[in-house]
Amino acid sequence: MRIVVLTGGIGGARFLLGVRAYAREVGAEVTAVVNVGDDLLLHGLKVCPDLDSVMYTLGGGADPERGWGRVGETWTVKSELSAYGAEPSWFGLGDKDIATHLVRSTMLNAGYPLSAVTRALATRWEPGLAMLPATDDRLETHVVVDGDQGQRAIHFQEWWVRYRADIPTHRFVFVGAETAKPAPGVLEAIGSADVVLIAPSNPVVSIAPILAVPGLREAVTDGPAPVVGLSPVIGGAPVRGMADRCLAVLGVECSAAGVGGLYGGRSTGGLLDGWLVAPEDEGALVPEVTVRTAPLRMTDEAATVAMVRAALELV
Ligand code: GDP
Ligand code: FO1
Ligand code: CA
Repeated sequence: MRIVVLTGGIGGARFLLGVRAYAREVGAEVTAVVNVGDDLLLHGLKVCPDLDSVMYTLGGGADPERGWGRVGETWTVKSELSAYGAEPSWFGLGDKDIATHLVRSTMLNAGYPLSAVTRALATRWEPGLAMLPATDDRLETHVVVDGDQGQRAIHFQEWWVRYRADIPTHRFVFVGAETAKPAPGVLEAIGSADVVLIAPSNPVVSIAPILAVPGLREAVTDGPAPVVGLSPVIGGAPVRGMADRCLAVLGVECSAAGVGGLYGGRSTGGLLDGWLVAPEDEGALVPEVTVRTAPLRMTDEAATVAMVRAALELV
């Protein structure tokens, strides 16, 4: 059995722990197609938060409280940068994390594509599944907000970390998406999958930028595999993070039905065959989509494996 998962960072990484455990039980092969829209260049380094969240989490090196970055992190470089007054000061790179960005940036500067660099980094972390960036090309999520002289676009990280998404916001733009190509292996994995799972990730800034890569959405919607999504929204609120603010920008209700409707039914030009929602959201309807309920809180690996099973039983 071949399972493909479209995923963002923290929520997606936790979900992948369950997918990996399930896959080990049944002997399945897993490919994670990971969002790169959060990526940024900082102090000359390429930082890929979602890829790193997935890699550190599956490799046992993630900080469980923060969700991003390394456990046992130290911040010497950050305080040295701040002593220079180096900007941006609102985004902090940990010392251990910086080693990842140094290796990645050196390889990228030497001409290796991000997918090859990701593979190289993963030889240390042994995530136990194939991790593919959605694209090797530069694709960044920018956010159009109110500025002093009309509207301006800022990087997603500035919107998210500096402004905590609490600033008048007009829309998201996936810069570079038009000319981006799916990374090597992405279309092949989707084309030979037995099932495509949409992780309970942020639909607006984690899943949408993946689908914005030309050809990728079509590979999923026109491919042979059934597509099942899991709701990141339970009882009208995201389990963590700011998906509610992202959905509000799109004018989509923050509910399991709202997110399901945003993805849409596959037979009506959308993405989904099945949509798994929490028991709290029993009765959520998405036209032309099979909706079922199952506990969706990823409290531990066993609970997450049960979510994966429920998703697979749906199709
Ligand atoms: P990010 O890229 O680091 O923001 O992480 P993702 O986009 O992959 O995941 C963020 C989403 O995960 C948020 O919208 C949360 O609501 C969702 N999430 C986090 N923990 C849980 C959980 O235990 N259950 C469900 N259903 N969703 C969760
Ligand atoms: N999130 C923060 O709230 N503050 C930070 O200073 C910060 C630094 C950071 C560095 C590396 C990394 O991989 C992630 C980091 N994050 C930080 C998390 C990140 O901004 C977001 O949670 C994700 O991009 C959303 O998926
Ligand atoms: Ca993300």
